[in-house]
Amino acid sequence: MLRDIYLRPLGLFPSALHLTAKEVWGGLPMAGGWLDFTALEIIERNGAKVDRYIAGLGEFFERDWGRRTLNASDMFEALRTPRHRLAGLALDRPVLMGIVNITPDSFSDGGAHFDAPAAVEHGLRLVAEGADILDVGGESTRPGAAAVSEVEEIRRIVPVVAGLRAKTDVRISIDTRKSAVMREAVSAGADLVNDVSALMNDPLSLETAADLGVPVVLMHAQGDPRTMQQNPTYENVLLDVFDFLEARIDAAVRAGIPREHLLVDPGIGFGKTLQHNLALMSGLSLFHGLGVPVLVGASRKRFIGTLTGVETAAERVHGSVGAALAAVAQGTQIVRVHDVAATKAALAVFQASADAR
Ligand code: HH2
Repeated sequence: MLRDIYLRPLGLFPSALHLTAKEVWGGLPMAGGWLDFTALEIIERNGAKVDRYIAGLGEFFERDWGRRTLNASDMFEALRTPRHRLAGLALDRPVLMGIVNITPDSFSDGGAHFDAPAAVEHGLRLVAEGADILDVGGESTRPGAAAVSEVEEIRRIVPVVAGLRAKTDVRISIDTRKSAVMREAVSAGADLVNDVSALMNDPLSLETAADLGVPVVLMHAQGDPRTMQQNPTYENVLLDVFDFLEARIDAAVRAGIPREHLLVDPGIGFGKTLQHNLALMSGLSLFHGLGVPVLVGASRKRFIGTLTGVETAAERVHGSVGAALAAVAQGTQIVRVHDVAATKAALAVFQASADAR
């Protein structure tokens, strides 16, 4: 049954308030992270019709909201519950995922590190710059990209995952839509799976991921990379993406993947117009109601080029850093970025400024 009530945490403040205030009224830590929420947007959906109410937490508790509070009590609990560690990484601070593409045609860095030694060297440079996770991918999923065979994808990624595993303890994730690639990557040393099709592209992916026993990123996409930008349509992009991710969490749990192993990602740029991307970016805190960590990959994407007038993807660093900060300001636990050093520096200042007392 589809959800008719959603809760989006609002009024987000650095949790350091707890440490300075004698008593805190009306704020609760969000997902055990660095922000407290002090208000809620109560979103009521009836088909295409959406009503919104905003209530401070006091108002939310004191007033009789009837079925609204009842129907959303699972989301409220999900907002409050601290997140599990991810492959040993604590998620009470923003985590940086650096991108290692071994593809000739990625939109932002295609061909730059296409051979294995160059890709390993690039990954190690990102670690030196402060990446907590390296996301290794052998197939471009940019709009219009051609599919890559399983054999070719394995040939590209295995030496890079193995090469990185031999040289660093950093977490390695494998960005793939194919179960055979997941398997080979994990046996070469990968710690998590990042699937832009939310384990739907390959019929064996759900059981493979369950069998491998590693954490999995479930990302929303509308359509296939080849055609996804042609005419993306949603009734309400934020709520439709939420419903999709909720259904994929259920499917993954039914297939035997523990909830503690799941992460969600709204899939910026995957079957989305500029307005869709911005609606997702501005509504990101909603996804904490799914009860699992949230990952956002906005780095160097087209919507940043559109907003900043920067045509060349590799030059979209300033706009990309802005997007990463916007995501972290809504409690996003993991940001997937090309420009690790720049994002790390911006986050250091952003967090220190929020935490100081
Ligand atoms: N974006 C891309 C690839 N994988 N994975 C997640 N979880 N989230 C994302 O937003 C995401 C992703 C596309 O970016 P990139 O890897 O830079 O380009 P390409 O697909 O052309 O290799």
